[in-house]
Amino acid sequence: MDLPQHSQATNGVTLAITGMTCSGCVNAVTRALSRVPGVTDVCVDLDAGRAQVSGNASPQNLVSAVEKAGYGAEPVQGETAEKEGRHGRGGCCG
Ligand SMILES: [Cu+2]
Repeated sequence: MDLPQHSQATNGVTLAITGMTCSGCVNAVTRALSRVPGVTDVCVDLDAGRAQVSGNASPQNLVSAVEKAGYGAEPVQGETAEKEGRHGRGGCCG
């Protein structure tokens, strides 16, 4: 996939996660992403199927970490939580 040039060193990457069905999956994905070098914070939204990753980790590393955990992941470009229309409340995003 072709990533825009700004995707490498921003302070946040959004991933579309597939395969998550419960909070156990959220934990597994969160843990996998947290282990990627450069990641400072991870927020996984089960309902939206999205993971917000803070830090300067490369999207490719994030994707492969999720895939190793048994799920699917794809970087989402140009999408913010705002655009989803609602911000998850009470989740790990606080
Ligand atoms: Cu699960």
